[in-house]
Amino acid sequence: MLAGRGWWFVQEKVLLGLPMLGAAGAAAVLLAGPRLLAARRGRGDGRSAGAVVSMLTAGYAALAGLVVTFLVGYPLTLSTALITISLVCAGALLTARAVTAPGRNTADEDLAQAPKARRAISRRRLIAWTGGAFVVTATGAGSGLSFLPAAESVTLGGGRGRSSRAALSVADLRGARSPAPGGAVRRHVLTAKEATVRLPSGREIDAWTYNGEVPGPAITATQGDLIEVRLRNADISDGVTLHWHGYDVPCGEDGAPGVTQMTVRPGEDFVYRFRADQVGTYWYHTHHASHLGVHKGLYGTLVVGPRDARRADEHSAAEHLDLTLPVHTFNGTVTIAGRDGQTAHPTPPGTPTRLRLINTDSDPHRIVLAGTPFRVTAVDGRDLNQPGEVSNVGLHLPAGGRYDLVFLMPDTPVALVVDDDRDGGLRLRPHGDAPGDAHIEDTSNLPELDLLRYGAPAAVPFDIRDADRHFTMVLDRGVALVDGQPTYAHTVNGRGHPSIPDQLVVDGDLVRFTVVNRSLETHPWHLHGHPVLILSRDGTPSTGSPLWVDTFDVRPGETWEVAFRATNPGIWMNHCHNLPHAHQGMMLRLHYDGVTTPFAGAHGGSAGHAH
Ligand SMILES: [Cu+2]
Repeated sequence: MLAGRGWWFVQEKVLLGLPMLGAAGAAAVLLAGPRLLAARRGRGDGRSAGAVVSMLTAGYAALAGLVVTFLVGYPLTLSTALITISLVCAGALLTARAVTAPGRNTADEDLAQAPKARRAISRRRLIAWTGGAFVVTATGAGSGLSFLPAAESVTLGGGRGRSSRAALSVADLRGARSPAPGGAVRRHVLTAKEATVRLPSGREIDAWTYNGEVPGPAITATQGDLIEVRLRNADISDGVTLHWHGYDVPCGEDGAPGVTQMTVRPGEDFVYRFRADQVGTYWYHTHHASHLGVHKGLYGTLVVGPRDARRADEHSAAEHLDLTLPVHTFNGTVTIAGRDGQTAHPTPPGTPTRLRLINTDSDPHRIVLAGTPFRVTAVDGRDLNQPGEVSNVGLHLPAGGRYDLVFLMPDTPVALVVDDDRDGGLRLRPHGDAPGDAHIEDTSNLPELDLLRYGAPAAVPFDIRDADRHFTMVLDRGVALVDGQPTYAHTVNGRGHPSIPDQLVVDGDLVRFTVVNRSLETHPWHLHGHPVLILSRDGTPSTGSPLWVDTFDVRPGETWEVAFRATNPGIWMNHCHNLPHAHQGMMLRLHYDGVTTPFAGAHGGSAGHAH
């Protein structure tokens, strides 16, 4: 069944696990079987050493196959095979030694004088010495191989290799310093500091904040404005940066420590500048030790409105309700826009309403909007083509992802329910503070809206058959080096960060990714600096609106195909946005040919601490 879904799912089982089980079975039947039968018929010689060794060896081999499946996984390497086989041999030799040790078997001693028995003993010694030598050699060779660095520090995805083109430093890939004509400068100072934040319920949380707030200050702009943010670090000892999630800023503004800048240490600062060219719903967060920092509160929202008058009318907040709703979990408590419990919002009937949902957690959230039909007009900030009206559906919002939900406020209450918790979430009330919202049915059985079949198809700017490079990323768990330490890691193609080869691209390349999830956890895949177009999931093409996203959830057993045009030179993080997974190895880099970084190394915060 698994093989039917692809070689990725079964490789080590077919090549090593099954032969090991086969060896176990064969040994038991051929060697131990006759002896057992003889013993049952009363014709056994009373010496069962051979049977015992065979049976136990069969057991070791079977166990080894299973252990490899769970601890190592894909891809099977010569190193893994050598170590596994030699461990099984060592087990067999030690067992043989234990059951035939002098004194344990008086028959051996009695027969020791006979020439036949002496020959048998010397043959046994020969086997022991040969086997021992094999075990030592194979274990040494296997271990040595596993500690070799990757043969290639880059993968080419079928494209050409590194050229000798003049080096371009990410330090020089900075944003515009002035707005577009007619645009304004949006200046902010964000000071990262520890603070105790009081939630509406009265609960206090020890947070890491921008400006003492959770979420940090909302950054808004109109298309063409210049966003200028000075990040200061007051007292976050781990260090901080700002990453503009989903916003395709020039690489030097991307906030990846050790790659695009140094980590901002306490007392230091860094100024980010970029044009607000993309309209839509985005967010920002620290990218240094982000598995801790984002979780503790170092995040905020970024919303850019359109300049064009017609679109401005659709999006404008005036006379409309436009709510930006980051969903974040603190110590098991779900907050929406920094508020826990249930929040009510008076909304006159007929109000055009836009809810901008942002998942700032590391796990997906299930979103239900009850009480009105609505449209999902944008995913990850990018508008969908002809999104139809839906109701009574659940929305699966990946970690890092955003959905814009749009509807006309009816004259009955509307409820936004997160993770099917009907006691929390947001209530929009048509008649002010009218108590007693309409009863909300259980939402947990509502079917999930499949965005790959939502909206209408439209032209896309490339034909995937022209792809210049094709990279496959097989996501799994296994023992691998992460920052030089052997770890039970979250791996990409069997390796952990920073041992995963960079993916090399050339400016202008059309790039295709195949992402395969062999693990038991969901991996929200996130490429910096480029939105990707979803091509297919499990071989079924996307048939709805073109879906451009910056994070897509690859659930266990799924295979996703996505593509993008490489038109934003730099060195870009390419990682799982379940941030603890990224920290445990699931992170690599997309590297444009000819681009270098001066920030690699200890002062930038080792790449391993980048997340
Ligand atoms: Cu993950």
